[in-house]
Amino acid sequence: MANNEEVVYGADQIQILEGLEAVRKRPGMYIGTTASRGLHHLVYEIVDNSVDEALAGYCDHIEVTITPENTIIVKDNGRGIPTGINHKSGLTGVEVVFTILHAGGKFGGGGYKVSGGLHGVGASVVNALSDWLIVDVRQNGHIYEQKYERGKVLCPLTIVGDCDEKDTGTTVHFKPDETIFKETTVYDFNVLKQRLREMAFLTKGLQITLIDERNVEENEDSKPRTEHFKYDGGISEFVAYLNKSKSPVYEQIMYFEGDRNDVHVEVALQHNDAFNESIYTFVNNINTPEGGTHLEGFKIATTKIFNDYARSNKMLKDSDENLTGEDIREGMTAIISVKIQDPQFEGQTKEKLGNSEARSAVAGIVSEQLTYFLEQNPHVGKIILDKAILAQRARNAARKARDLTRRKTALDGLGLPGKLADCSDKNPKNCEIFIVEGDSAGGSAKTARSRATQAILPLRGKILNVEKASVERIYGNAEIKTMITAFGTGIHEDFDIEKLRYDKIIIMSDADVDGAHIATLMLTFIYRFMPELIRQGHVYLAQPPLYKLEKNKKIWYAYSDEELASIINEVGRDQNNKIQRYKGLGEMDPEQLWETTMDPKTRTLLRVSMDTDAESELDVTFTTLMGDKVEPRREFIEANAKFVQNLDI
Ligand code: TTJ
Repeated sequence: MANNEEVVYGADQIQILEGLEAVRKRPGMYIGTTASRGLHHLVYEIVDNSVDEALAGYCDHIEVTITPENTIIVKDNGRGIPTGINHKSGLTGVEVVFTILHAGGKFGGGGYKVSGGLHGVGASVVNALSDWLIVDVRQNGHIYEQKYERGKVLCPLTIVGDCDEKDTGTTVHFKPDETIFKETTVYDFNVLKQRLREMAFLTKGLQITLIDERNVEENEDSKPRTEHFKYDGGISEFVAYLNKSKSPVYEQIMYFEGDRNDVHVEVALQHNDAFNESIYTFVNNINTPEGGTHLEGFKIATTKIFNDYARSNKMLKDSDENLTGEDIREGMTAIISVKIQDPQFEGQTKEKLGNSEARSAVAGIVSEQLTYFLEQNPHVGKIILDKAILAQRARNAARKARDLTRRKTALDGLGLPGKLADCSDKNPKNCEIFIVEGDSAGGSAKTARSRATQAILPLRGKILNVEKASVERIYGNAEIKTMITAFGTGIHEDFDIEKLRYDKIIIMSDADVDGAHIATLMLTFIYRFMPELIRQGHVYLAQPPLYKLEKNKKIWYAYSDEELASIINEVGRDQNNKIQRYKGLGEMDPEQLWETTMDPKTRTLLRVSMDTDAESELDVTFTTLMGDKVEPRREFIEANAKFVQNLDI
């Protein structure tokens, strides 16, 4: 029995302590960041172990609980981490898992591993970064327990009770160390919810439950907020979910699955009547925002098979040019999920799959099964090809407008739009551009700005909702062309971050519902055309004040109702308090606008970020908010009233 065995602390143990100490010294090297994202990664890191057990076929339920103290409990019904002694190390399996730093972290040298934490760093890193961690394993009718503090073993694995022999599984309870996670140790229910839902989609049949035990008294039913995710249809249901606020152009969701060259491939897809493609790719359940070989294989296969099908069914004549991949993928929603033994990650952020066997595996399976699907479902084939041929025509028509836009960007400076009041500094790193709604606010901003580094681009009227418009209309739209030209980067496949003319793109709109709507339209445009700008943190929302309070010639600005209340508290509730409620930016004179909203020394900016741990969710958010369907939008706004007001994506 594990708890009777004596553990002699020797060189190995010292190495273990040094290993975990290294994690505590440089946590960023292991989990990327100690900000909110890293805090949430701890949960995924633990849950990944249970998902592995589910993939092995021994676990079908994982429960994640956020306790009132912001600690996390992850419980599964798998076989339980081995409690016996591992002969190589002389330690119990449990102790190995929680104290030995597994090679294979981002900087561990060995690349990523499939099992033992799909992110590759494993449970020992979570242990090292936790104030305390307790693991309970239900196995052989016993409950085994071990406790740790900041990665250090407190006691040997000990039997603390008994349970039904059939009751097996692992429970891990941990408290993130606030001396490491200095920014925040508060978990965001929605962040966990999105990623856990994604994990459930990617592992068909697995039930994941998320429970929030905090602030229970504030809930309508006074019960912990609870979400259940279980998708027997797996990624097919994922596609249905992504398309729920869109309008699919045929009913079936294609699903292809198979193994080739030791790569397990799953693909699901369906077209909707929109113009953009929404394709999300995963390797071992981790999303790969930069794509890679699996995505390449998918593109090669779909482009070839649809063209072959179009020609053999005479939808393309011999003299017609081939459809491009983009034509075929217009309005396509797809999930590509591969599982692979030794994934190699490349690219700027190490989020791009490099294994060439994944390319041929995906291409092979999709070619074979898509050909068969089209033979069986010719009416679906016809709908997709009709749409793709329309896209081809639109593309040819749009090319002229686009070439114009492209040529303008190439002129660099000379072709800049007339409405733009550019800055004089030529180093983009120092520069920022304010996108301002309305001519009067634009005028104030032009007067107020610091000419050297701040550019002002006033936009007239509401900007086009790109979520609803055709490619031709989008490229024909003056405001959109103006922005593309001013930013300098180009869009879509032409996008080049090196050509970005401003380090900060600042959306400045009124602090009211209309202003929020305009900001959302702007963000939709940037998200669909140049998402990299958001991903790399170049997009900001200005925060104009809501109130001005004047007393004895002194002035205070309040950015929220709460702040106004606290200022009134401070200065006293006097007769001569003059409180002005700003209805729009236009009401401020240039000095006020500068002081409150534009001056880098005093202003507050909200940086727009996206959660790349659950990136597909943002797609749903935008189509739900900006798409045609009223009902899903109403539901979303009701469920996220605060989010919509704050626009804090
Ligand atoms: C490994 O192979 C033998 C039987 O048990 C397998 C195993 O380790 N299963 C397992 C591990 N199930 N669940 C876990 C696990 C769960 C949590 C919450 C945390 C960790 C680190 C592992």
